[in-house]
Amino acid sequence: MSIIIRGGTVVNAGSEACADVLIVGGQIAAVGSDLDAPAGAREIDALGAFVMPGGIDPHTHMELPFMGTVASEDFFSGTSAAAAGGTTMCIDFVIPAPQENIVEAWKKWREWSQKAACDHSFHVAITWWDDTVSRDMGILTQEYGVNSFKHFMAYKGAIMCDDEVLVNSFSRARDLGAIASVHAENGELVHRLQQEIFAKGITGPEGHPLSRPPEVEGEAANRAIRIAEVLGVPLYLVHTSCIDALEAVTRAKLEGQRVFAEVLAQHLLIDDSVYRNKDWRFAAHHVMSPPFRSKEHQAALWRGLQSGMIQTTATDHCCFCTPQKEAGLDDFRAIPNGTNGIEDRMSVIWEHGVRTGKLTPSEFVAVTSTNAAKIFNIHPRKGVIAPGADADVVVWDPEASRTISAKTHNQNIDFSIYEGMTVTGIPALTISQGKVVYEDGELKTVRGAGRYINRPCFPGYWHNQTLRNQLAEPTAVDRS
Ligand code: URQ
Ligand code: ZN
Ligand code: ZN
Repeated sequence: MSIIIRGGTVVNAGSEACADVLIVGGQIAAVGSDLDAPAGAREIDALGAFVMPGGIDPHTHMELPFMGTVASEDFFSGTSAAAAGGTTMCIDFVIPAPQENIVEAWKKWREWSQKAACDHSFHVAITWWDDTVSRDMGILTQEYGVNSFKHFMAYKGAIMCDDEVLVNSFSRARDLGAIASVHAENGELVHRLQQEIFAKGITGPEGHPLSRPPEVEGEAANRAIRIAEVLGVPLYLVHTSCIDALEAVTRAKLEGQRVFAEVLAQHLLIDDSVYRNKDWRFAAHHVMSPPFRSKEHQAALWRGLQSGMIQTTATDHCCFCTPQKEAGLDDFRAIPNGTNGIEDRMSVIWEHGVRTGKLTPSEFVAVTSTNAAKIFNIHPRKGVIAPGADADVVVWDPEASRTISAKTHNQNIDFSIYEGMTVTGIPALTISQGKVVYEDGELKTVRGAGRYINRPCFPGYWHNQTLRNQLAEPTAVDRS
């Protein structure tokens, strides 16, 4: 099937131009003026609209088994909701239990993701260490298209990594030409603060942010950055939520270290007053880690995005319905951590970023799609409107509005952290692999149509030493 998109403004990370886009099969065939289209091609009038690369959400957790339950959004409903919001690819996480074989875990997650409606890939979490993990990291990079390994520095007693695992895994990732990523919170401090706060009789969701102050994230972010610097491995910080972590990233980047940072759309827009809401359900639905922060952190995160110190936006889409959240009715430590967001990311960033002048449309494309494609080594297959790229395209209507609500969203959760927010700038039409998957408010996704996208490891130069420790090859002293 061919599609010709006429009259739109094509927006890429570095350009905006009025042009037609011709899609043949699953790929973009041509971009230019007054393009000829094959007989029978569907013609889409994009006059007044932006034609952009489909969004890439580099951080999701569909149907994640976590904290005694399973996230309510599965790979089909989640990738469908993504398409409704203009996102055509997500990078999810294989999270092996400690002692679980990491290749077997990848196969388990791939079984689950067979139902996906749109393209997806997996980061693989390293939650324990022995020689088999090292061996299997090699198998995953060489045979399963994995080039990124995640490390949870929080969640003590579950999936938390200590420094020994970090050092072993970061070194192995470097030697494989892969990238390391971290959830940066000091899990020992969180655990101690949780006990102390609970012992004071604070059992509600207001205890959650008290047990995870910005300093706890700043320490872990800096520790991970320093370990990566000494070992010479590129580092990606997921959900950078506060000034303390952003400062650690900024220092490292200004010294030439290859560090990338991600911000969640919700951390840019929602502050920690949500935890003091009288409605337990409302407050509990905002329990996620790192927690929502006080307002000055949001302003700093926007500056981080505008300055390029933060490169990507994500959602950490990890849904738990109210009955699931109620596991922590009497103990905030038992509230499953996670929120929705995959359907709303692009619109809320357009509304609060582009329409306020913080970001240009090109910068919007960079932080919602292109940068993630480049960092995870799938550009220019993904993240660009150019001949040869996958035909993942969103026709974006900058004048159309919608009011976000759990009553009308496509996400499989009975709550929305953006409930009642009106956004102007929404997808008129989303195309995945050259097929229309969302149009004028109607989902047209097909269960199982999504592909697993292999992500090759990086060329050697990506793993250079940083400027500071670019030492000549150390040699032994000749004491003969
Ligand atoms: O920590 C994560 O990224 C997962 C477990 C989702 N939950 C969350 O609170 N961020
Ligand atoms: Zn996390
Ligand atoms: Zn996550």
